[in-house]
Amino acid sequence: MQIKQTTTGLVFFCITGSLLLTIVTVNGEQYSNPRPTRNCQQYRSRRGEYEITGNDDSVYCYHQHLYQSALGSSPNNASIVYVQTLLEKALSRCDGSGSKYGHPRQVKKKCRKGRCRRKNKNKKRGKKVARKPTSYNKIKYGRITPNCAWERKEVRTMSRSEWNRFTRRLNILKRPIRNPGRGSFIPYDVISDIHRSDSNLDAAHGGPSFLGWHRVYLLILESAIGVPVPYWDSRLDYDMAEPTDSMLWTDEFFGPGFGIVDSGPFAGWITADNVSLVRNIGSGGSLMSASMVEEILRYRNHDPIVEPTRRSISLERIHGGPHVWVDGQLSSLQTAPQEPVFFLHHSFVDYIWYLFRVNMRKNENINPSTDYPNKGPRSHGRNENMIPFGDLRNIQGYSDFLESLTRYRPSPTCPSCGRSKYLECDRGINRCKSKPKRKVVTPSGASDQRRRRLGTVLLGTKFISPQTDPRTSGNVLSFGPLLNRTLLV
Ligand SMILES: *[C@@H]1O[C@H](CO)[C@@H](O)[C@H](O)[C@H]1NC(C)=O
Ligand SMILES: *[C@@H]1O[C@H](CO)[C@@H](O)[C@H](O)[C@H]1NC(C)=O
Ligand SMILES: *[C@@H]1O[C@H](CO)[C@@H](O)[C@H](O)[C@H]1NC(C)=O
Ligand SMILES: [Cu+2]
Repeated sequence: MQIKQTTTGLVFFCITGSLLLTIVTVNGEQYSNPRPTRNCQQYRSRRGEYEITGNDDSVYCYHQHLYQSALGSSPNNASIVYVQTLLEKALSRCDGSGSKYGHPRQVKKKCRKGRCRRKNKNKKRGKKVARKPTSYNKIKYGRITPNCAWERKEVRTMSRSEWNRFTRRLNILKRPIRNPGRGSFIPYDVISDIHRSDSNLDAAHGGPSFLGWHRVYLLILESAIGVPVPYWDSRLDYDMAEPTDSMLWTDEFFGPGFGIVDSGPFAGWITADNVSLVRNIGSGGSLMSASMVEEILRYRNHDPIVEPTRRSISLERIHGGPHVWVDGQLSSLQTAPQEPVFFLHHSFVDYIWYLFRVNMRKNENINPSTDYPNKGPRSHGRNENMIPFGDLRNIQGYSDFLESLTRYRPSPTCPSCGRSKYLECDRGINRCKSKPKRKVVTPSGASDQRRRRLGTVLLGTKFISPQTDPRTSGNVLSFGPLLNRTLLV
């Protein structure tokens, strides 16, 4: 753990003088992270705002502060205000500050010339800066800042340090943050709960807003961890002789694919429903195949690739395949984002949409930001609010502005396959595919045993896969209904 030197008297004054943050001790046995620094002040910018810096500890401080501010301004709906603040931060990540991913701004002590002293005086008097309700409509859509977009890439082409940073930060989001006198919260669980209530799920699925809603959702997670979400191109596994042998389901990546996730970077995760994260890969459904993606990319405009549709296969339907294929939490709507692989899968879905839009502009001369199909449930209407994201409208999910916040490094191609040691070029099909796990001596049937130990898991509404890969086992986990609980968002 890195602790910044705080030797100057002035800095010392700033820390001890702050009433904003009470020192919090967190019981973090469950997670292997070191305890966070107690000195959160070092992550405040010149303007007194908390920032995520190159130091992982800043992530913890950032969330603690955001949530406490939300509680201060809206005690009754702090979670939704907190989520909307995360979104607001994501939408302004290209606002000319020079702080862009990959070049984190150096954070220096900002307590110069009595600035902190003044700030703290205000706190003492109990002054609160009232948070104005966000108006996303004020954002100038169409304005694009070149080169500031965060780059997402295929998970197997990340460096080890990038992958480790990504997973470390997800683990920080799983750490409970105590709010003295007002309970505690787990940032990751608040975020996974966004994808849970009937009203939110209705607004996100079964219509044209599926694409924009999930694009926004990814931005919220990125805003929470301060680094891009890689994508899982499941075509690279589909092309293997046996996709369950992929390197991804080892401790180097996602951890075990069968049973409780008890090793790897997400080892021991307990979901917002207070149960272990579980998987049962290759039981049903299908990963995405190259031909499925090609089929989507052959269409000219959005209408045939979004629900509801009968004459074509939508991107939303195809995306159900990997949800079902992984099984466990990922296979049900209400629990899917409790599984971090959710975000990597959706990053890939978003990448396909991005490619689709590139084609629209280039080949068809169609403006993707206005080509919003007029169909589907009422909650998917182009001018309806994107529930629960404040006054953001569904049509804004299709905007070029939103797209400009992200760029995609193309999926690896033959012969180099992104120079990833986890991929190889299959000369027969001239496509890259995942290498199988290194052979380890495991008693035969070990994965069966791990799966059987699970018994019944609690799940909500199952995703539907339009196809079933004939290589799947059919041994889907048996499941019972989720218990009702009060949702955070
Ligand atoms: C939070 O609750 C207050 C009333 O308790 C309401 O006026 C406000 O609109 C809510 N904010 C959000 C973002 O839902
Ligand atoms: C979570 O589950 C554990 C064991 O299954 C139980 O001991 C604990 O009380 C539960 N916590 C909550 C908040 O329900
Ligand atoms: C959960 O809540 C829903 C809607 O309020 C209700 O229909 C259902 O019966 C409840 N389930 C349980 C197990 O309490
Ligand atoms: Cu979803």
